[in-house]
Amino acid sequence: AQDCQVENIQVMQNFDKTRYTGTWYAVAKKDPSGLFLLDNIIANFQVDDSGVMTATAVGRVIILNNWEICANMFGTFEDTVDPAKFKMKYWGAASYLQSGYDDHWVVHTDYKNYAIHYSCRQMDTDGTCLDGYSFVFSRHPEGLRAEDQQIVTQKKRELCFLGKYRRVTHNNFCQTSTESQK
Ligand code: DAO
Repeated sequence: AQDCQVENIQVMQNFDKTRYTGTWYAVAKKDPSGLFLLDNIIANFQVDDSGVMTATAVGRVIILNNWEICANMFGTFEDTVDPAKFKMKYWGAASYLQSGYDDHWVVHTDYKNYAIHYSCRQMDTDGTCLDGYSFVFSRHPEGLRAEDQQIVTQKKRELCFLGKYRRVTHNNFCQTSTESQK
C-alpha cells in the first residue's frame, strides 16, 4: 500500500487505546504548513471512565513574532468506525495558542516503545495528502531503539512522508517552565 492515497493508508489493527495511555516523547515530526509545535514535544494520553481518549501535550512554540514559550495543549478524541482513526479536537491553555479539529490516526505501535501517528489536514484533488503532519513517538526520550527503526522507516514510506521528517530535540526546555507533565 504505497500509492499515497489517503484512503488506502493502513492503520494499526485492533488498536487498544488503553495500552496506548501514558507518556510519549515525539522524537521526529513531519510538519504541516504553518507548523506549531517545534520541539520538546511530550504527549500524555489517558482514557477516561467512559472510554474517551484524551491527551495533554506540551511543546516549545514561537508565538506572534518572537515569543518562545511552552504551549500547554489539550485534546479530546472522538472514536470512528476504525478503532485506530480518531478525530481530535485540540486547544491550548491560553487563547493565543492554536486550536483545531484534525484527524488523528495511529498508524502503528508496539505500545511499549514506539508509535507512528498521521494526520492529513487537506486532501489534494487526486486523493493524496496536500497538507499533513506526522509524529514518531517513543516511550524513551532519547529516541527510538535501534530495533524499532526499520518498521518506523517502512511506515514513513507508506505514509509518503519518507525524507520529510525532522528530529525533535528534547533538552528539558518545557520541564522547567511547566509542572503539568509527568
Ligand atoms: O505542531 O504543527 C503542529 C501540528 C500539531 C497540532 C496539534 C497539537 C495539539 C496536540 C494535543 C494532543 C496530542 C497529541
